[in-house]
Amino acid sequence: MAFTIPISLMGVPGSPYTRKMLAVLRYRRIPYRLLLASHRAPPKGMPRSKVPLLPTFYFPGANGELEAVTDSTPIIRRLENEFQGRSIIPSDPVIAFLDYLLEDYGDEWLTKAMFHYRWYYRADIENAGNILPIWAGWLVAAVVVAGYALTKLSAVQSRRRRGLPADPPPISSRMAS
Ligand SMILES: N[C@@H](CCC(=O)N[C@@H](CS)C(=O)NCC(=O)O)C(=O)O
Repeated sequence: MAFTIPISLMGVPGSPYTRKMLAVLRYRRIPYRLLLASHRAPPKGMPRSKVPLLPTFYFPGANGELEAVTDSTPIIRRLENEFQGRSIIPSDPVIAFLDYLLEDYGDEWLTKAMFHYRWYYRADIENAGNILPIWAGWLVAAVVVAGYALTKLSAVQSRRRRGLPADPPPISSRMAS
């Protein structure tokens, strides 16, 4: 089945695999349309993939209807077959093997570094905690905000019961310099 341009994919800016595939599409100059949504709340009217992950690509299926596809490595290979020029897979089989090895290493292990820098340092924790729920979709954001409000309320009540001021001192004054 012929590909329609632009290709649609669902993803969010904070998803490293979405970034990986946007980089591929941009380098290869393949027109695309990014649907900002979460795999837990995919865009209305779009099919669901067997394994819900980001990014999800919408490719033409055998029966002519759109099909939701995940997993960046085989998607890259599929795009290689469908679109000519600016290939990202080396033609030399030895270099292609090294390319595959590096890609697999990046896919499996660089996420460990990504999680470290997302969740280790306080400033990053606050940053990620504020923006990731919003990228994940409004429903998730609403649940997180409601959870945060309830936690805050119960913390305030607990401090009041102990005769402490409602707000704790700012984080900066509690961090070791
Ligand atoms: N092997 C997949 C991994 C994709 C992946 O893990 N995506 C993350 C977001 S960056 C995800 O959807 N995680 C949600 C989950 O695992 O439920 C690929 O290369 O596309």
